[in-house]
Amino acid sequence: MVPKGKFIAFCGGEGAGKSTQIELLAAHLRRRGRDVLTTREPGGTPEGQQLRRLLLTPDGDGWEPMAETLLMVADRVQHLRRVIAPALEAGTDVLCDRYALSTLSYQGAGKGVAASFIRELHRQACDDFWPDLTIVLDIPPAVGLARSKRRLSKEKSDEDRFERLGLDFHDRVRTAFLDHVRKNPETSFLVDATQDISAIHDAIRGRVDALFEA
Ligand code: Z5A
Repeated sequence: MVPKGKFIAFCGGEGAGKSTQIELLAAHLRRRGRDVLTTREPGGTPEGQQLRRLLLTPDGDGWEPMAETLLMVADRVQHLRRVIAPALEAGTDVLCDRYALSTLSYQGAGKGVAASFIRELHRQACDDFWPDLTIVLDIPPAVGLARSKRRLSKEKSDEDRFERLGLDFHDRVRTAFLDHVRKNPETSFLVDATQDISAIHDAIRGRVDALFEA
C-alpha cells in the first residue's frame, strides 16, 4: 500500500478531548482543501461496532486482558484493511480516534500484557503500519475521568467499563503514553490537554501544518 493521504491518530486518557480536537482539525484541513475521513477505534467498521459494544459496555467485564488485546487488534485489522488503508490510498487524510498506541498503553501498561507481544501482533496482523503522526493529549486521570463521566451521563451512554478502573490503572496508561512520545519525537506530539479547547487546537494545527509542509 502506498499511502497518498496522511494518517494521524489521537490518543490519551479518558476525557482528554480527542473527539473535540479531531472535529476541529478536520475542519481546518478541509478548509485547506484536503479530503478528510474521521474514524475511531474500537468501532470504525460495522463489525467493529459489535466489538465495541462487547468491549466497552458492562458486558465486557469478564474479558481476560489477553482476550481483550486480541479483540482490540481484530477490530484494528478490520478497520485498517477496510477503511484506513483504502482511504489513504485514495489520497484522503485519516484522523483516527485511538490506534495501536492505545493497545500498548491500556492492555499493555494498564493490564500487564507484554508490550513485546502487542508489538509483534501489530507487526503480523497490521503489517506494522503506524500513523504519520500520533497526537497524545495528556491529562491527569482525575480531571479527564470527571469530564468523561459528565459526557457519558449527558449522552446516557453505558460505555464506562474503562472509566470504572482505578486511578492506578489510569496512571500507568498515562505514563505509557508519555514514554511513547519521549521515545518517538519525530512521529508523535504531546499536548497539555488541560488548556482551553482553542489553545489545544492551535498547538495541534501548528504541528500538523508542519507535517504537511515537510
Ligand atoms: N481502548 C483500549 O483499551 N485499547 C485500545 O486498543 C483501544 C481503545 C483502541 C474507548 O475509547 C475506550 O477504549 C478507551 C480505551 C479503550 N477507554 N475508555 N473509556 P474512546 O476514545 O471511545 O473513549 P474515551 O477515551 O473515554 O473518549 P471520550 O470520553 O469520548 O473522550 P475524548 O474524545 O478524549 O474527549 P471529548 O469527547 O472530546 O471530550 C470529553 C468532554 O470534555 C466533552 O464534554 C467535551 O466538551 C469536554 N472537553 C473537551 N476538551 C475540553 C477542554 N480542553 N477543556 C474542558 N472540557 C473539554
